[in-house]
Amino acid sequence: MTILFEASKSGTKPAQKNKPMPPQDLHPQHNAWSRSEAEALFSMPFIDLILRAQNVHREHHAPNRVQLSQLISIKTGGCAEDCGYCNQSAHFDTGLKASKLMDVESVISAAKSAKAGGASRFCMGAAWREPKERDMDALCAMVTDVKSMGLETCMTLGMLTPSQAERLSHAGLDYYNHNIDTAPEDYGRVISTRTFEDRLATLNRVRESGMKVCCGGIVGMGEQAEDRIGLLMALANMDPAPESVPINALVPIAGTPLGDSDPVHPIEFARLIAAARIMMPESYVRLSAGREEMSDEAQALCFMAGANSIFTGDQLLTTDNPETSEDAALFARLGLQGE
Ligand code: SAM
Ligand code: DTB
Ligand code: SF4
Repeated sequence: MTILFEASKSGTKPAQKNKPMPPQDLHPQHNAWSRSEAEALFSMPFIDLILRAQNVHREHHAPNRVQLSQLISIKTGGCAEDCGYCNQSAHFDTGLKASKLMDVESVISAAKSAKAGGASRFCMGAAWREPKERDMDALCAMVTDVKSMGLETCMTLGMLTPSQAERLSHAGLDYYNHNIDTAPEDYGRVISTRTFEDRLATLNRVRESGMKVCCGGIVGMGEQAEDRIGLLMALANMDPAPESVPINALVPIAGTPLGDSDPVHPIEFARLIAAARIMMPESYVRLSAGREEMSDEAQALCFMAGANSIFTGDQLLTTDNPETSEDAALFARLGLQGE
């Protein structure tokens, strides 16, 4: 902070003051990012990249507003998949206690608290490879009841059949979250019990059912720089791009294969958010898991880079999130309005 300050004081006169903004010369058609275009974006000087992301952000979104979403784990642990980052997989011993699907009333009561705490969006997550038919009635009832409270609804339940997607859509589900997590080329390193194509098949079913797509990824899993570019290309080149793009920083969990991964540098994390904003101008870019370990300054950079949603409440699904009072203080300091 001090260094930045001194540099600007001792800097040369503002020769570029009246110079027009840098041309938006790396702005291909939506959904058509080539690798060289995406690489060029990622290698821009950081300040130029953030400026460009902020310009794109302001063209498409209210600059100081951030959507508040709250998560609930409606079914925890014991999952048949082997996602290398996840403490809910039955393949790893992480000490997490598994539980059965919550009843509808308990979910509604949690949604009421979320709404009272300021959330406008409620995301229900289940540790499943896919939902069972016998659970569909309860899941649909949760959606309909939460939606009737005026909350935007999102669920993440694993793979869906076409008829399950249809049912959830008819029940009033606004978004379905189904992350691709990493670049297609990196997928097999992280998960072996399903393929990238399985993921795309469910995403297509979600689209066809009329729901909006929430699809993003995780960084900090030991991926290469090219994988972060590949992740964003795979997302941005979906046609249409997902309306909602959660960007998670890995919450490392002891006992999982990726539990020892090195964290991503906050500047690199903000770079990814900025690139996501530029490559998917209309989407919500959600600053998702990992905020508990992020400084206020790192989060502020992410908002400058175009993040316009966070998860609120002191729990994500099974791991900690910043206290509501800490977020309120950060928003007040930054003049951000949560909505
Ligand atoms: N079982 C469903 C599925 O995987 O699609 C839904 C629940 S799953 C927990 C939802 C998403 O949370 C994952 O796709 C992953 O991106 C994210 N996630 C899980 N564990 C995480 C961790 N330790 N750190 C960061 N993100 C994580
Ligand atoms: C997403 O991309 N991030 C959220 C939401 N979608 C479901 C989940 C983050 C989970 C972090 C680990 C946990 O709390 O269990
Ligand atoms: Fe299961 Fe989802 Fe965790 Fe993978 S991320 S192990 S599918 S709960």
